[in-house]
Amino acid sequence: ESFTAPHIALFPNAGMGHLMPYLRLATTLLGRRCRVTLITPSPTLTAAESAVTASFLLSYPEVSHHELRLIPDDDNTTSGNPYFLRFGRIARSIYLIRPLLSSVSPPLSAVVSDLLAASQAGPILADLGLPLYILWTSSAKFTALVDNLSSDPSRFNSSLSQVDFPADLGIPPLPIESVPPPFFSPDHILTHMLVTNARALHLAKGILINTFEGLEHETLKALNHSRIENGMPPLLAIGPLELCRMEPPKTTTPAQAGDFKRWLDCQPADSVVYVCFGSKDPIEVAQIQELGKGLMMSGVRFLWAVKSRELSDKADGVRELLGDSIGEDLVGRRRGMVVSGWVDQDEILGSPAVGGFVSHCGWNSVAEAAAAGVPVLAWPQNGDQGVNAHVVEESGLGIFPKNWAIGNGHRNGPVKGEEIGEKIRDFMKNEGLRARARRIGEAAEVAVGVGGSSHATLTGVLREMAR
Ligand code: BUP
Repeated sequence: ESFTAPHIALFPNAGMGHLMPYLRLATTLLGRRCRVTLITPSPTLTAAESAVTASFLLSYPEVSHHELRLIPDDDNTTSGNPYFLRFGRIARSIYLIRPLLSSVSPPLSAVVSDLLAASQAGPILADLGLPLYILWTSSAKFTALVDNLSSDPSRFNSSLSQVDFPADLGIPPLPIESVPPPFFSPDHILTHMLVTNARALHLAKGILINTFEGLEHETLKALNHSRIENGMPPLLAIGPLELCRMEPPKTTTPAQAGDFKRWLDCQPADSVVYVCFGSKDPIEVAQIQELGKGLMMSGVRFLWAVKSRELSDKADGVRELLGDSIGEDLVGRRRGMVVSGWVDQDEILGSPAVGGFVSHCGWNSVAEAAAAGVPVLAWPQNGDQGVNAHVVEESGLGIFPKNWAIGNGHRNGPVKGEEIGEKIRDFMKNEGLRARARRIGEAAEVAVGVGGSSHATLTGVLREMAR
């Protein structure tokens, strides 16, 4: 590459779903010989974030690290969704980034930050003469919805049947069930934060997304065409971002981690369904129990990452939660394993034994499945996941049983074990789907290889930053 590699500061927001893509971006940038400075908000919201950051920094000592000490919460803002509260606290603390950025040496070429920091960070960076890029932590399709919301925050209400996009965009309408419920209230803290910051996006040079042509071609084409016409920064598909090579954080006991890896290594190719609903929101106990029944009834081998917050604190939490039937089958490790704590999802998806992924469709999980060419059974829970599940279905990466989604509280009671078992059995037998997912995995590899679309887009960004 015929330009000096830039020095880039990365400033992620709170939560694993925000941190992981920044660490992957850091890895990708190091691979392109950039200098990387990571600025993390402190304290972190979850223990997993500090554990993962520490592991990452140990594995990548060439990354400089600074903490942005957050200002204390004021007394009125201590109840409510902890993520939304933390996003607000980070936004109020961003002014502290100014001295930090000016003191970094060698001087920075650009800063990559979260959408929810755009309105606060934009003016500071402009003042410092530093270009701002946003790393968007969801799908391109979700940007279409956020663009739509920010043009008129009172546009959505739950009595509509679908969201229509401007005709010239050519983006198919989204069923109203996939709109996150907070979007129905312009005053909701999340809606307010998204709209304020989406309206400040003109302050950014570009919006980096962990997606690629083979996954969201139509949406990227449509959005970029209209954005460029409207003087908005382009969406820059640079994914799938590289996997980080790091020691697993010390939250899974080594014995347990070794155990399930050994088990996985012994299973036939494509025979195991991996089940994980992400790091953020717990699944209701009644639904977990039905899922347990469903996995037993499916007759399929499974690896289920149950999060500790879904278990009681007792050592035998899994058994207690799922009842004896699943317990007995698991004790012998005949057909399934349940792990709690943090698992190395990349490693699991990369295992030849894993032939399907039941996922909540957090965007990182979808991008990771696409990169690994593993088919997804989409079971979105909330937030952007419903929209991401449509991407899964439209791209051919997986299937999306719409009646399972609880998005807008449309479900009464849990999906029953029988239905889950049958669906999982069919899903794992679907060879056509497996072949399509594999092709998406191949397209991902092409996109990030030299001459591929994501590689070329990132080269353009780095050249721009180096100026
Ligand atoms: Br849980 C879990 N191991 O045990 P998403 C997650 N991950 O490596 P989010 C692990 O964390 P929202 C675990 O690979 C992905 O990179 C996973 O991000 C990794 O979902 C990340 O998938 C999780 O975007 O919720 O953050 O739980 O949908 O709100 O982003």
